[in-house]
Amino acid sequence: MTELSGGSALPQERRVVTAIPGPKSLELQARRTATVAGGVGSVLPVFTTRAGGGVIEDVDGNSLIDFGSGIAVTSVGASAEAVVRRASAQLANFTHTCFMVTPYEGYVEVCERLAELTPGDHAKKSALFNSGAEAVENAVKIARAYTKRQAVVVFDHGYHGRTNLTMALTAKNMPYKHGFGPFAPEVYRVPVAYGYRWPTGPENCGPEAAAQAIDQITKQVGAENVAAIIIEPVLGEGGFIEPAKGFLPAIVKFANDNGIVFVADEIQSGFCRTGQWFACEDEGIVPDLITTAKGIAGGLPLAAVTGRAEIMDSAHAGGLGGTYGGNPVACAGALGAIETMRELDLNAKAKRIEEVMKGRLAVMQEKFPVIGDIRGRGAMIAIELVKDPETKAPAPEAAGALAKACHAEGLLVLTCGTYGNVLRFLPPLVIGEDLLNEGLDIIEAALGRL
Ligand code: PLZ
Repeated sequence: MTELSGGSALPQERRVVTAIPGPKSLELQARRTATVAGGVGSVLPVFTTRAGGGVIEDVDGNSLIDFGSGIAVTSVGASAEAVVRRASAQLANFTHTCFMVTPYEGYVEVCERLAELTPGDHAKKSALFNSGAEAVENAVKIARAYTKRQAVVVFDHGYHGRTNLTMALTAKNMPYKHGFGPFAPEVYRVPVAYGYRWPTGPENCGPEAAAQAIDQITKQVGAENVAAIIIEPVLGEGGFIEPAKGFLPAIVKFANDNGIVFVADEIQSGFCRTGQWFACEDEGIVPDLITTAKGIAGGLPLAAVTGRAEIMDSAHAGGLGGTYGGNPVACAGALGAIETMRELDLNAKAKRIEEVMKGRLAVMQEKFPVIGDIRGRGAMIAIELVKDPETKAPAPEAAGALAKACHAEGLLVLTCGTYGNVLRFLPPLVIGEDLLNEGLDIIEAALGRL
């Protein structure tokens, strides 16, 4: 069935006409292997020709249902009308001047939108960058300049990027850090409230994990040495872990009481993904700084640090920047993406996606004990797969096999998690409900064959 979605002109249908990957993709893959560095992987090597709404078309004429959004980026679709229109107009006017050389309005407008949309009604300022990792690095620079302290606290299962400092902040060795050290100093990792795996159960997890984390910070680092505490309000790469209730507010209170800058890394969870503009709104948290990227610009590379004006202004003039940060085409894309999120009420769409997905996944869990846990919010939903629901032994092989089975049927899904046993679903928020259900049918059938 055909339906138009998110301003995309692409037929919104699944179409599998060859093996996946097909012959043309295999040919391109051979060329790629000869010339692209082996360290750069691809989840599914089908080469893309067009993408939009809830689908990705490949060189062999297949049309895949997209449950990945390019890792939580194309929330408005990969060719959203307002993004294409605004970015194209900007391209024709000028591609670049460098904001540090001669500025332009689009950059300022994006910062105005960020001030409106991020939590809290205090005075806010922003600085724009190219990638999520770059935003996180700059949040650390700003927090250190403001506090005149050095230590940075992060959490088990956290992910913040692949640059040297952000590798140090990221928890998981393989594939992100292995062999790439030495890592940046003054980074300390403490427990997070992972309800499903908390020894005394999810009910006790929030306060207990917070007490442990705070105890480790005070005893091992010293609160007065800590510049920043950085956390993803829903942990992404680590396995779509929602910190158990009470954990985040306790950590925020500790940060506030001790003059520590609290940084919410909303690079994956932000911009309507969880059914709110930002996931930290769920427990009424107002971060001192917030890092954003991915969903902000409808697929164009843009990232930001937004926060309390007095903190953001603590870096000396000229201390922050970069050649391309806040590129005018990316800013135009962001303004188009934000316009689309507001016009289509994508927070409501994300909540509807959660309702459909969780409803169907709960039915699957009854039938298939391999589904240990269903979690996430909005259009950031995951299932954690286990060998046995009692022992909760992780089942990464099952996650890999399921992903492969879905790919073969024309459904793009991603895995994640410290143990590699989480199947995650991140559809574009503009996906049609028929495609969403068709994708869930494929998952259900694949679970049945597992
Ligand atoms: N912070 C919370 O999710 C990027 C990484 C994919 P960049 N996540 C996807 C991969 O394997 O590289 C991410 C994130 C959070 C920071 C980042 C880093 O954002 O734009 O990839 O640098």
